[in-house]
Amino acid sequence: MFETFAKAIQSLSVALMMGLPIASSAQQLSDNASIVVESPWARASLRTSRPGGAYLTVRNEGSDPISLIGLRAEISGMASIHETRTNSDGVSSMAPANDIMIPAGGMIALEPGGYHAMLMQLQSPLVEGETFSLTLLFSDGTELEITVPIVGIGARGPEG
Ligand SMILES: [Cu+2]
Repeated sequence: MFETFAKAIQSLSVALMMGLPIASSAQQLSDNASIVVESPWARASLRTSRPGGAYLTVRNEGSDPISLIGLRAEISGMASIHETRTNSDGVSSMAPANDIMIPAGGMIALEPGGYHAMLMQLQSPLVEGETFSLTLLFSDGTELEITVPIVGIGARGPEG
């Protein structure tokens, strides 16, 4: 009886030392397959002195809520999630957004006039017809790299 208990403790500490997940729910949480990114697009930019904006939809097909907590892009020295708000006078302003929670089975849209990926300190202009890679960071440690097509400067959606 005691021996079995001691063995169980021993294998538990081995698992801890090796950094192996002990609870199966921890494995499910870091499963990328439950996060689906759709319709990414960005507007072409005239100059690198102006920030670029990118838009997309994220669906959470998992059974746990997950939060989009940040962004990373080689093309940008400073990529972050912004939110555009329009006040009662019709004046729009934008500010960095906090973590965006996506409920299980839910989705969020980054679209003009709302949440968007703000790409500051552009290393090169966003040229129509080209693409760049953008990494989405999630609360469970998942990092999802996607390819963003660049459409025309006056585009309102992925189709231009
Ligand atoms: Cu912005």
